[in-house]
Amino acid sequence: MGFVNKVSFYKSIATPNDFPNNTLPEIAFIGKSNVGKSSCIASILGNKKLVKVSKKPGATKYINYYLVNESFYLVDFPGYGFSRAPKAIHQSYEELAHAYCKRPHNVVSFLLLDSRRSLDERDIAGYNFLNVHKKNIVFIITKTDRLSKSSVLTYAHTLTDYFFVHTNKIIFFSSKTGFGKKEIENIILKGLENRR
Ligand SMILES: Nc1nc2c(ncn2[C@@H]2O[C@H](COP(=O)(O)OP(=O)(O)OP(=O)(O)O)[C@@H](O)[C@H]2O)c(=O)[nH]1
Ligand SMILES: [Mg+2]
Repeated sequence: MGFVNKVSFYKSIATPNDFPNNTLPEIAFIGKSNVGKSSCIASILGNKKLVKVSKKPGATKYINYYLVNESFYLVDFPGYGFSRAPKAIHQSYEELAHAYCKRPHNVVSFLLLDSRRSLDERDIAGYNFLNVHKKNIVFIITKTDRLSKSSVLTYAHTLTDYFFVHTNKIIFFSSKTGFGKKEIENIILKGLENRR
């Protein structure tokens, strides 16, 4: 049996009242716009058609739930920092993110960072937000197919220096090549096991 045997789009969440009212475990993919959250989910699901990915930032407007093997959800967040509003994280996003974080069903929160872009205050705000809510944070460094190995390693050093995270909480990934996919699957499996 593969990691994903059955998958369906479950629903889009536009307001805090829309969250599913069952207790299936959830794995969230969070990060700035255009870092590759939807592509990462599509790669894990092995289904590009189901997941909305676009060339333009802001493709994901709502929080999208994908039901996997009828036993857990992959949760695709809209990118933060896309809004033209002066605040990096605008009101409705903030409201939804707060409501999401109060849900007890999240077993892993993947925080995605584009390996070609330097860390900025929105990444740090995202990390602090998840940390305050005591989420199990694992970093995914995306688009590593575009970078040399040494640049990717330098990026990882910046992360460990900045957040004091253990290297086992950092995954190098490419949705183009599938590099790092197995590691993501293993983190998900561990998260699901710990909940049982
Ligand atoms: N080279 C390369 N391009 C990637 C990779 N992952 C995503 N992309 C491209 O980056 C762009 C944005 O990808 P998305 O998956 O839509 O990003 P997102 O984080 O979901 O964006 P929002 O929904 O706007 O928040 C698309 O053009 C993807 O094809 C990767 O691993 N390598
Ligand atoms: Mg998206």
